[in-house]
Amino acid sequence: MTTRRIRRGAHGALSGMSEDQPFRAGYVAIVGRPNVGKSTLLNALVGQKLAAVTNKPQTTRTRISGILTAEDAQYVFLDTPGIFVPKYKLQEHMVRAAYAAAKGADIILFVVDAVDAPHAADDDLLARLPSGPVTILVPNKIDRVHKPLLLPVLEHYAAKGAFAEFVPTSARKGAGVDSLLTAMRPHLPVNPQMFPEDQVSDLPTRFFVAETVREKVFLRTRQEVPYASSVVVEEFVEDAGASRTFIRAAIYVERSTQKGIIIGKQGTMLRDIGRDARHDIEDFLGGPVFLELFVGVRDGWREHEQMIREFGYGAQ
Ligand SMILES: Nc1nc2c(ncn2[C@@H]2O[C@H](COP(=O)(O)OP(=O)(O)OP(=O)(O)O)[C@@H](O)[C@H]2O)c(=O)[nH]1
Ligand SMILES: [Mg+2]
Repeated sequence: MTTRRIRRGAHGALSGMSEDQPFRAGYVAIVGRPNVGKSTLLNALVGQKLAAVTNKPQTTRTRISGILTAEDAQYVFLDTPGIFVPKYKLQEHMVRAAYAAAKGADIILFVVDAVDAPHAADDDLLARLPSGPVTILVPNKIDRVHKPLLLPVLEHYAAKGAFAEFVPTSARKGAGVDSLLTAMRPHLPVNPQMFPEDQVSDLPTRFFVAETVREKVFLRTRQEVPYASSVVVEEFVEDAGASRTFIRAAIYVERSTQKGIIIGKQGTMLRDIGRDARHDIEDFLGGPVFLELFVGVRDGWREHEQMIREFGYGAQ
């Protein structure tokens, strides 16, 4: 796949510390159970909508990089699928991708939902994380928690002796995000810059386009349908003459009944998904887009190794 640089969003570069500080650069894996707000946190840290966010668990299926370059540091964030006990092949790949990102990182942001923390499942997961990287506890969604209730959560995790820092956040409201960047910086290795400063991800534009469409499918459908859906961008043509981008994407599901749901009565569902997605893709690309969607069936693809790979969820 070709790599294309993605425009930097509104989030400005962070101001530098003092001039004698060496430049630091490294990988930061964002890890935790499904639905705790990892992708929301990635978007907040990078200052741009990169990763799909929905209220449904298991939204993220692959490792998603987001790069933030400040004057004195470059953070390469890796959003990961939520870690849980997998039941089918696609889920096995998702969980494997999360552990692989954690293993290769300099820093792990261990994100927990502050509303139900401390949770036994988080403790189990923490015990399985690699011990090499510096680990930072991030209780997220603090906008939903009465402050004094956070103290016992922090005490619970402090007693584990596994964390270098504790930074509560509300990724949705942006609270604690700057403190988190400040807390991470000294734990990044001294390194030269790894990516050009205007590069926001090492993933191609097509990936983000497909994820945007998939996010809209997740938001508008229920039960098995979102989980049985995958999106492939079949055509992506920048027409300089017409100054718009032509995109043709396929939504694949596992059964013809699911195809019927995605298309909807007289095509209304597909039209709504297309309209929502086009709006976000135009924001992302910074120009008008013609988006054509169609729906295909790939029988039981979530259990088929080859199809999982074709959809981009294979080896990472
Ligand atoms: N109230 C509140 N909601 C949040 C916050 N951060 C995320 N959410 C919501 O939590 C839900 C899940 O957010 P995601 O960012 O998709 O969570 P995730 O951990 O990436 O989920 P998976 O990809 O499924 O593992 C969404 O409805 C978010 O809007 C927060 O700080 N406060
Ligand atoms: Mg996610």
